[in-house]
Amino acid sequence: MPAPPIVLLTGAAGGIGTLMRGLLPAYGYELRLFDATPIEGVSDAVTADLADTEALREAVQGVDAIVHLAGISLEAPFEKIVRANIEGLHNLYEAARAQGVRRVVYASSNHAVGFTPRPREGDPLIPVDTPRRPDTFYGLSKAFGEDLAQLYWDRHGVETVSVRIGSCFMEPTSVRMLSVWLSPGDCARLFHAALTAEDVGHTVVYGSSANTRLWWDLSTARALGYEPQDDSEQYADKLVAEQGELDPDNPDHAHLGGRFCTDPPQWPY
Ligand code: NAI
Ligand code: 15L
Repeated sequence: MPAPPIVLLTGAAGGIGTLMRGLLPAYGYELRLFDATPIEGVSDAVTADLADTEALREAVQGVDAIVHLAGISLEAPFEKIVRANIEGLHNLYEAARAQGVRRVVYASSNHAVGFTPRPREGDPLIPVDTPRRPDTFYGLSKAFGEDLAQLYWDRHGVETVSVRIGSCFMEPTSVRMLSVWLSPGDCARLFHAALTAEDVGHTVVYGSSANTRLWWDLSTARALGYEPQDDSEQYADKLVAEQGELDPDNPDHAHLGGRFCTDPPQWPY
């Protein structure tokens, strides 16, 4: 029997990392865990910062692919974003290139295109090639990440699937999230598709479930073999009763990025 593919999971201590630690092994992967924050109860994880190029070089040695989730996941001062999400990402790709890792699944974000007006009833879904309109320094770093991934494919043959994740949490907690929710189960399905599809070069996809109120086009994700199984609509009655429908006059509801366009949540550290 062939050995299971080894996948380096960065950001393994975080929200999505914790969910994926639970779900990805069922697809046959052996996970190697990496995060600046120690993971409670896990002794063999690599606890290191993305600034530590030596730790990264060791961490990528012998892996078949990388799922890269580590980084600042909210808005922060530019200098902090540069260090974690720009320099840190470059360090990761350099390690991957030097060690011959062929495939990265990169956690991009809807905030790379966050200032795109949200579609109203009857409007077409937002395509992946819509112009980038970052809503924060955070979103800008994700736009940079997609371009870095393209460069490492064109110049070095490192393949990437950049996943513009909507909102990946156990349940949607806002009416906006009814449109952008990615269930944990669908996130694992999408990452598995991104890890196994052939000849992806650099492919950009949106990461959402098959939501009734979806705002963007999942066709590039489906082309990788992703078949979402969940729909946020089961939470709609409760959320709409609590919060009302999206208000066309509320600036928080005007763009894909929601509140990141008006009053972005801040990275607490
Ligand atoms: P999170 O904030 O819960 O986890 C991020 C992890 O990265 C943390 O455990 C943190 O310790 C680690 N980290 C941060 N800076 C680091 C550094 N310099 N070196 C090493 N580790 C570092 O974020 P979450 O929600 O799990 O998101 C994971 C990834 O997916 C992030 O890149 C985020 O930008 C992206 N994303 C998440 C979305 C979501 O709905 N949760 C939506 C869109 C994108
Ligand atoms: C993101 O990129 C954030 O990392 C996550 O915490 C959520 O805020 C998500 O976007 C969202 O748009 O809901």
